[in-house]
Amino acid sequence: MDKKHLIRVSKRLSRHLRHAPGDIGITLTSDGWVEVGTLLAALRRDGLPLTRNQLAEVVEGNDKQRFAFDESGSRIRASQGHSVDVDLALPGATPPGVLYHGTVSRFLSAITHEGLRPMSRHAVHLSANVETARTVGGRRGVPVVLLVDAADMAAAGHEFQVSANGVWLTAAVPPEFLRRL
Ligand code: HQG
Repeated sequence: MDKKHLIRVSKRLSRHLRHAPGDIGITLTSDGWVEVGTLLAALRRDGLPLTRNQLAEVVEGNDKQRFAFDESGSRIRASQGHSVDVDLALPGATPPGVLYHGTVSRFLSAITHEGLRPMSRHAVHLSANVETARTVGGRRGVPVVLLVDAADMAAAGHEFQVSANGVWLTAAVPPEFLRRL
């Protein structure tokens, strides 16, 4: 599969596995899974015929490893980024001392007052490295990177999870744990 098509399929998977499963008539389990056969049939009906091997190619070739099969390989889900109501049931994890969040300057005054909120997603997305945060912020303009005192947050009782593709997730980051890099 060429790269362009791989990206096109990946965007469709993001849409239906994170935000709008109903658009192609599928239902996710409470922890976000759907049977591979059910997904492929729904995509085919929606004008995107795909074999199991091609789906595996998209999952493996995805730049951010956004999707994962379950252990048996019979189900697939998005590893993070949902807006639909799913509970990925990820175990709690101890974060590194600091984590990073990429944003843009127009959000800074709100963030300074109320901290980081999950907005339309389930959790605030943080990364363990500055470069990723810069890329995430850069989707919206000139990136501004915020440093999150994750160890202090954890000590204060805030919970963290890490997704299968290495994104750090937490419910919210109060302003006192944020600094501009
Ligand atoms: C901002 C992509 C005002 C926040 C990326 C961000 C990531 C606030 C935006 C993943 C705010 C939400 C997530 C507040 C936060 N007031 N603005 N209190 N708190 N914001 O897309 O972190 O390609 O939901 O700074 O690479 O940008 O989808 O979150 O700018 O990993 O796999 O509100 O999405 O991954 O935007 O990105 P998003 P995000 P995928």
